[in-house]
Amino acid sequence: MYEPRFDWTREDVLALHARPLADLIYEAQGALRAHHDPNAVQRAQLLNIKTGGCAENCGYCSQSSAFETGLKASKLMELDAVLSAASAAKAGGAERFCMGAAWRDLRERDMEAVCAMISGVKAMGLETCVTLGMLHEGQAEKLAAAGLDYYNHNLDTGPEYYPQVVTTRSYQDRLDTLAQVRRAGVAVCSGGILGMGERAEDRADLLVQLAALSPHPESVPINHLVGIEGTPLGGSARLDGLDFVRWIAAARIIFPRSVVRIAAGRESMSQELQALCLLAGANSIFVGARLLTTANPGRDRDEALLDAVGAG
Ligand code: SAM
Ligand code: DTB
Ligand code: SF4
Repeated sequence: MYEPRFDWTREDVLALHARPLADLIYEAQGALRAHHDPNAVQRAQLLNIKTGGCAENCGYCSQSSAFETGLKASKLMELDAVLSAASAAKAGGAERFCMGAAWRDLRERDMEAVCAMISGVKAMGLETCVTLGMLHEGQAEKLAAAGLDYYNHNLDTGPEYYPQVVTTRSYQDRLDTLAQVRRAGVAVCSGGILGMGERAEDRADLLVQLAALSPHPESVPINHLVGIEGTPLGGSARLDGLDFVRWIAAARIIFPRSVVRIAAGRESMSQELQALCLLAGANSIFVGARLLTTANPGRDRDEALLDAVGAG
C-alpha cells in the first residue's frame, strides 16, 4: 500500500483523477501520511541567476528570445549577490535554494561560476538546487562535486502535446538530461505545467512519464501556467480550481515518497484553494515575493496560509 509504482497508464491516471473528491483526498492523505509528516510544508526559494535572452522557444516562457515579452535580459549574477540572496532566503525560513538560469544548456565557460554559487549556498546550510537547461556528458558530476543536492528539469507536459509547447528541444532530450542527473547521484526534481491548453489526457501522460522514472523524481513540482503576455500560450484558459486540486491529489498518490510542490501559479489562487492543494497532499511551496520573473504571494500571505493549516 502506498508504495511507488512505475507502470501507471493513461487510463489508470484518468480513472484516479475522476474519483469522487472525498475518496481522492482520503487516498492522497493516506499516501502522504505513509511517508511524510502530514503537517509539514517544505519552503523552497527561487533566484533567477541569469535572466532572459534564452535560445529555446518554450511557448509559456517570459525569458525566450523568440517572443516580445518586455523582459530585459541580463548577464549571469555575481557570486556575492547570489550569496546575499541565499542568506536572506535562509533568514526568511527557506530550506532549499533553487538557482535558475535562462539557458538552453549549461556551457563549460559558466561551470566554474555556477559551481562556486552551489558551494557557497551549500556552506550556508541550505539544500541546493539548480535549473540550467540541458546538461552535457560529465557536467552533472561536476555540479555534484560542488555540493548540488537537486537538479530541476521539467518534462512540462505529455509527449503528444509537447510539440505544441516547444520545438527547439525534444522530449527525449529532457529525459536524457534527467538520466545524466541520476547517474551523477544528484536528486531529481521534475514536474510540469498545467493550464497550457492541454487535454486531461496530456496531463495524465505527463504523470505517466514521470512515474516511469525509476526511482521516481524526489521532487515533483506542479506548476499552474502563469500567463505571460506576448507568449504563444499566454492566453490559455485557467484550470478550474478543484480540477487543479484533483491533479495534485493524483500526483501525491502516484508519487507517494516524493515531495509534491505547488510551484508556479499560487499568486492568483485564493488561500482556500491553496489549502485544498495542501489537503490533497502537496507538501512544498516556493516562498518569497518572486518566482523567476513573476510574482509569488510573499512572506505575509504565506505565513497566513501555513498558520491557517497548522503548518506554520
Ligand atoms: N532554462 C531552464 C529550463 O527550461 O530548464 C531553467 C529555467 S525554466 C524557467 C524552469 C521551468 O519553469 C520550466 O521548465 C517550466 O516548467 C517552468 N516555467 C517557466 N515559465 C513558466 C510559466 N510562465 N508558468 C509556469 N511555469 C513556468
Ligand atoms: C518549477 O517547476 N517551477 C519554477 C522552478 N521549477 C524553476 C519556475 C516557475 C517559473 C514561473 C514563471 C516565472 O517566474 O518566470
Ligand atoms: Fe529558456 Fe527555460 Fe524559458 Fe525554455 S523555460 S525559454 S529553456 S528559460
